[in-house]
Amino acid sequence: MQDATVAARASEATSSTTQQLDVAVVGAGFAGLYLLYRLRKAGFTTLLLEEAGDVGGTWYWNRYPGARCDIQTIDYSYTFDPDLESAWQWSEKYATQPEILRYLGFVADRYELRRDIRFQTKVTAANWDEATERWLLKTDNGAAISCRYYIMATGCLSAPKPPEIDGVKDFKGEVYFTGRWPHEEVKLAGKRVAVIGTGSSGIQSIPLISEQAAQLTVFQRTPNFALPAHNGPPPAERIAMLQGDRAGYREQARWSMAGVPYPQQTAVSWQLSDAERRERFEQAWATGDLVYILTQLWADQGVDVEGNALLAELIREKIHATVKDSDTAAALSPHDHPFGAKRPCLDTNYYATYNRPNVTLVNLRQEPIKQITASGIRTDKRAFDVDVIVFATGFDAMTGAIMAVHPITGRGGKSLSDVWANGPQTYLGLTVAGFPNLFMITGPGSPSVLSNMAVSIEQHDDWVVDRLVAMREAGFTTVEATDTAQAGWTRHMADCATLTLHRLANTWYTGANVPGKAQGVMPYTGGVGPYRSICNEVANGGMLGFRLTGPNVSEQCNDGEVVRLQPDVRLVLGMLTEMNLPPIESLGAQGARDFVNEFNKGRPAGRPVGEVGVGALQGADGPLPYRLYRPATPGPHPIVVYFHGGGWVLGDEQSDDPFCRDMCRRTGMIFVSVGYRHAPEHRFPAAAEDGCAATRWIAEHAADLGGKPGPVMVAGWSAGANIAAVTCQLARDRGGPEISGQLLVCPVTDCTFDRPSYTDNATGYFLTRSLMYWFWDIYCSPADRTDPRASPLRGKLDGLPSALVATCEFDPLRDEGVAYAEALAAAGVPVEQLKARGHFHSSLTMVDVVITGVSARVQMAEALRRFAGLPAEGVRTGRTASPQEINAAAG
Ligand code: N01
Repeated sequence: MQDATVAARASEATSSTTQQLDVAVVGAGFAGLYLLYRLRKAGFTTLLLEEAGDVGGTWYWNRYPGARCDIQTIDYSYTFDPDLESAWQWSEKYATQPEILRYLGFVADRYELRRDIRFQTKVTAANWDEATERWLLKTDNGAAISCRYYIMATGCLSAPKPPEIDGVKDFKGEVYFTGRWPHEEVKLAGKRVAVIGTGSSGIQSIPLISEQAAQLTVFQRTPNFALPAHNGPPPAERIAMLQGDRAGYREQARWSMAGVPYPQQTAVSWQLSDAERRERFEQAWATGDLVYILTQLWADQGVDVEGNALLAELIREKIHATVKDSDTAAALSPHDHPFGAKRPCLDTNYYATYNRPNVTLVNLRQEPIKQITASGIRTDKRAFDVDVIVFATGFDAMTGAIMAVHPITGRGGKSLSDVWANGPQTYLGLTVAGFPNLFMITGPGSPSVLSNMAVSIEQHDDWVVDRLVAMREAGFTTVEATDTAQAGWTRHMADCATLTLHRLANTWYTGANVPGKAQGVMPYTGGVGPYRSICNEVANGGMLGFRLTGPNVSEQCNDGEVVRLQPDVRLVLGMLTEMNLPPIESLGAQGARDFVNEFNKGRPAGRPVGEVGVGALQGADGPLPYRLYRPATPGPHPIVVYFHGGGWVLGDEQSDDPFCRDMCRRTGMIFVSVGYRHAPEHRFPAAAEDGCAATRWIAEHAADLGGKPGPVMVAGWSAGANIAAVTCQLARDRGGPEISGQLLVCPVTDCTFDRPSYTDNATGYFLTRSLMYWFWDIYCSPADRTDPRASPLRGKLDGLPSALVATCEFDPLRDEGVAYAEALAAAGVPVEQLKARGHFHSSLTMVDVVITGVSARVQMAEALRRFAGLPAEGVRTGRTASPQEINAAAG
């Protein structure tokens, strides 16, 4: 059935005055305007509905003094039309609200967008009509609308939050909300003004209000981090970069993490000295660029509490250096959230404003507001008489504008408010299962507010319009996310949220600013570039996770989850694919060793431990090198004998250095990494016998090594875990040494390749099936492989030490690890299984690269402490050293 026919039927079914459209869009801000432009160009009849009297969206409403963008204007612009880019010149690095509004008006004029916008129109209801498969919209102005597709371009911060303070109605003076500032001039000169709220809106407006008001009292609940904008003309060097290669510059932004073309920082905080960190910080402070300071100082600043704390402290120093009164400076200094976890602000003279004699800061943490009275504001300590109250108290962010504006009813009469009662659930932040043909631009679950909105908006709009065009060409008329896809996205969102520090602050990102709102990190924290590639994957994968229907075509549903890997694993594997490396097994043993050595040079340096020493121990057939990691805490410490990975062919006692450091720090134990002999020079059973001999030697020399005499533990990864498992069996059978526990990370336990994980994960996850064939061939003749010293799963398992067996979902070795754990349990050995979802063979040892592996390492450390008879509380769960330790190590 043609769309027009369906439309005609719908028209009959509804009022004759109902306006028939292909697409209705709500919101004439950045997102809605570009959508209209694209939809119209693609031949869809489109109407844009806008509550305001003109275009602008958030920039129409937020007219408070000082309102400006805080992404540099050259980046905060449309990029879809190079002619538009040259036709408009920004006057400042950060444009004022009037200039941005003029820009959006200029865009509307240039593409004649206003003729398809119905202004001063609020949608009052939106219902999915199953019979016609169209959305029926009621509005408070003009005809009702029947449309095939309904797109909410309503913005993330457009529903102001109620003040939640008693007595607002009693106040006899003037009341203003930053998010609904009047169009006419607000005269504050000579008045006593109160500002409640110190988010971006408060921080931008306070300095300007203080210049007009006779007296300004700022009521602050939570201090926020603010950085100087150093506004002025757009910086010449960035303009030159843009003009030098406009397409390249824009493309880099599109694939970056935050939507601004800055590279990924690789140096970690503990690699930099105090002086180096300070130098980087001072440069960032002088640059006046939010994205720069949020991303360019050191790689761990946004993902690690302690790396972040170093930066937060430097900012607090700046606050104290600027604000003369030390109590006020202390009150303005944030301590309750990591820098960046709450949206930091760019300011002009914010902190210096508190040096003015007419400005007072009231710390609501010490004296909460009790109520607003006829004459002003009363805290539980004092009363403040004022003439004007400015509420800079923020928004019901991300979901507010979508949910609260009007009821949205989807399939089966379900309302979006009910479906989202426990928090928003979306697929890609763009669609919701049960709500066919409904799209949200920058919805919860998209990078939106954690990115340069201009870049994210263009990506969302393009993706949606491109999909509608493709559907039209294929004859589909409905599109709806599946429950599986949505549940997968929710899980992926949660995985991403463990990567950053946003979950550690009570903010509008998490819904914590609105009493009673469901809590959880709402924006997508995985980055703009990764998000774009995921959206592309969905489209290229036959609209993965969507059900498509049409009157004359068969239903299409390529169901599934678009991301099953942990987000950082996905990035690592993506980078490895891009490197287009030759198969390791094609390099020969020496070539493979050289490659691994070279590869390891590129990884982040391991974190500081108390001491790293080297030495030689007695192996099965001569001396072997070892590397010892000692905790910074006073000894003697329990000892863990560690065997590195590398298929019995590659690696050495240094090759798992970051993992050994990390586990040493987390457990508070000595790790001795053994340089056992490798094949092909020394084939089976050299490595196994070295494992046993080394463990004996270490146990016998425990006191000399500074360790606790008595039982030791063994641990290993991959082939190293094979050696650790074998060592336990040999030690049991040969009368020692005594071993109190075994940590087996992705162990090789059996010589067969027929378990499903060998097929499921044969390629694509770095350790391939053919690489494992190669390792086995080099290490062990087929006749020897069933020897329990090669395949410990075939050995006798009773009487072995307690074990933790960690396996990764996307690892060929997964099932033999699980089989070993199950066999140990069946033999009566106390065993804990750790099944790492979304991880690959190297995940758990790639410390500081695969950050989502941290909870697994915490669990492993807890197990080792249990094996050693120590309390679990000693496990370090943080991802870094304390700043003091870092400073000590760096200095
Ligand atoms: O809102 P906010 P905003 N009693 O939620 C306080 C964007 N934006 O409008 O933190 C007392 O950040 C609240 O305290 P607390 C930007 O993304 C961009 O300032 O909840 N205080 C907080 O201090 C920004 O993040 C620009 O303890 C109360 C403040 O009010 C987002 O919009 C400019 C309170 C609210 O801060 C929102 O910023 C402006 C109460 N009952 C905005 N309720 C640019 O520069 C709330 N507060 C581009």
